[in-house]
Amino acid sequence: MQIYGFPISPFVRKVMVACAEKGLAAEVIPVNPGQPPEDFLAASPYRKIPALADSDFTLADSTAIVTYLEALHPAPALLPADPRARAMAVWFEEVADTILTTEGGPMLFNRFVAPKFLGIEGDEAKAVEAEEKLATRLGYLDQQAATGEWLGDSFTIGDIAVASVFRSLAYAGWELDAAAYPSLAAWYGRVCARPGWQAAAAQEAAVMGG
Ligand SMILES: N[C@@H](CCC(=O)N[C@@H](CS)C(=O)NCC(=O)O)C(=O)O
Repeated sequence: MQIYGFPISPFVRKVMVACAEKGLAAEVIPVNPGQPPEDFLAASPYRKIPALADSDFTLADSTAIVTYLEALHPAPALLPADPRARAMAVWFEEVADTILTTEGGPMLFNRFVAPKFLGIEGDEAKAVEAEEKLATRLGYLDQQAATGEWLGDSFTIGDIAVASVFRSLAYAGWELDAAAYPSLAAWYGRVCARPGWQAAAAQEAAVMGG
């Protein structure tokens, strides 16, 4: 299997970690969506990363890709069978994809992507605004993390997605405030200690040049 994209994207990392958790070998092909190669465009018609190629089958969108991986390799389950547990897994994935990424994104863009990849100065005021907005979203997650080992009843795609946003924001110098959100910080430590996360982190380091 091939995953197209740069792992600084939380969506790309989500797929990398899902593969690693399921023990699936996946090669990461770094793709800049601004300069898309033809085979990437065939897999991702809207030029978004990630995209997946599994032999002659291609697919874009991290949620669609994880749905495919889960159907192909149901164990270990990242989308639990229990209706409520599955719905909560999707809920936390959505919190990551639509709330945390949207609000934290300008921090990553203005402090990392713009200066490092685009060679332009980032807008620090926008980064600060994003950091402040993001902080208002963490209290709920801290409360959820205080209820057990994972955000839901078991480790799911929701844990991967939320942790993946935090890891992406680290490229912008952001760190979770462990004093303000102790349960969430402990949970993040548990996610990062998992063998699947570690394997994907090693792959990410190799792609990102250390
Ligand atoms: N819903 C999509 C979102 C993918 C997405 O927005 N990727 C961003 C990078 S984080 C991207 O490709 N941006 C490039 C662009 O919009 O041109 C998913 O889950 O994969």
